[in-house]
Amino acid sequence: MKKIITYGTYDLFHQGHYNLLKRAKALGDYLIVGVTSDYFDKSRGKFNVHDDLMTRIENVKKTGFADQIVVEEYFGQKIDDIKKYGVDIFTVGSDWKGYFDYLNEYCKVVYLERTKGISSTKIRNEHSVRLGIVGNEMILDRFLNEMKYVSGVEVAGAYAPKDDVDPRYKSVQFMQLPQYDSYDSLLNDVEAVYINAPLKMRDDMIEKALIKGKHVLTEFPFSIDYQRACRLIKNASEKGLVLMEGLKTAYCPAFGKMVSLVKSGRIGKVLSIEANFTQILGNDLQNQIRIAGGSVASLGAYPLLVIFKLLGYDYKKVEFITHQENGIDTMTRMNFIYDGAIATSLLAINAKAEGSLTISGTKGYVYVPAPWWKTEYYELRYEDINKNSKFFYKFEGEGLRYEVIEFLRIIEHNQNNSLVLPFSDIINESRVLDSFINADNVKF
Ligand code: C2G
Repeated sequence: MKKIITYGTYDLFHQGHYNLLKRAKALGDYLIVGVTSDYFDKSRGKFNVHDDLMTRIENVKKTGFADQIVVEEYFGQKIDDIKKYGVDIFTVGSDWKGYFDYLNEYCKVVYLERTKGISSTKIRNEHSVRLGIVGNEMILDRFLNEMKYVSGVEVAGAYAPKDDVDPRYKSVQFMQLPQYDSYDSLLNDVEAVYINAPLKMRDDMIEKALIKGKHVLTEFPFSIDYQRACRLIKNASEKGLVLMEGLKTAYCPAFGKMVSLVKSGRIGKVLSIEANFTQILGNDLQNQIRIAGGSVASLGAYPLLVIFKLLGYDYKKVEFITHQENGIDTMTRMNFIYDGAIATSLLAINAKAEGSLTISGTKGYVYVPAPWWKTEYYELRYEDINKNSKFFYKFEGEGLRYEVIEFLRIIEHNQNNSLVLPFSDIINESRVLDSFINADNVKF
């Protein structure tokens, strides 16, 4: 009996997949199909796979060509599978020509002709969300670069307010997009906007977009006006529109897994969180102050994310000890006191300190090395070092692709509130920022 094996994601199952499986089966007597796991796809750079694993397996099954289906979970599994199942021929589409020649050492490798004119990416792009870019600030080039890894979205054009600009940071990519001369005209032409304009304009911009029935992805911080933030979220909820804060850490895979690990009790009850984020911005300092403000408004959202996820919103007190330069907080220590727990964070835009995250519990602690906000690697540490474990999940590029994928996912599922960074987290973030901006905080 001649055994054949082939692999794929089989997302949005189409004629190209069908033809490939049919030809693969015709090469022998028994066809094994490897369907990629969600995690394996992410680790090989395929982020916005639409169908879940069970759906993709079902679709392969329905063709009737597969005699056996296995799940592909790691690099190198192909060699293991070929040996394990006694495979005679490995086959895949001609788009991979040459790539799998190394398997010739284990079995025959056959590249089958790929079906032209159809692909999962093409299908995803047929239902693209038209996105408008609002603002032309430092983050934009990174955002547009990351968008190249996401399908199902089309950048329709851009608009930037002209009354508040820093000529040093004008993005070439921005200028290459179709330009709109007013925010209204852009809004009329898109389904969703990504707002990166300075913080002081964002509340108005979000409100306008929601009034016009557009989904919104906004840079962080969401708002430093607590009452306004509550109203905006209420507006979005009532209209069923997506309103999401683009705080990249929240959407990256390792951060979510680390939070779930702690919540599952592996370090016992959480008693303390230490989460620093400091930068020396140098020549970018004044521009950052113009875009977002001082240390708390610029960076506070990061530690607040982890503090709220693990200790909740019911803190007894929050205090700030802040160092000011020319009326701007350039360094701030933020302390939270909860019933039975504490959290502290050093934030700076003109000073540098260790940027790690430590979550301490009654059984052990989690250590995330700097830069913890690009979570990729973390350790679970105990008194008995034999129990320690290390975890690694790749953080791709600048990490902004994760938030765009989540934004598109919740638009598609008519689920205006992302459970990854829910409205309650955003509202409470805004409450803390508002209290810092408006309170007569401790200075030194
Ligand atoms: N395919 C095809 N014609 C198309 C599209 C895809 O013949 N128009 C083939 C691919 O070459 C592949 C199979 O269908 O052999 C599955 O394609 P994908 O789901 O895109 O999977 P892929 O990313 O190519 O993964 O370990 C996974 C393998 O490396 C293949």
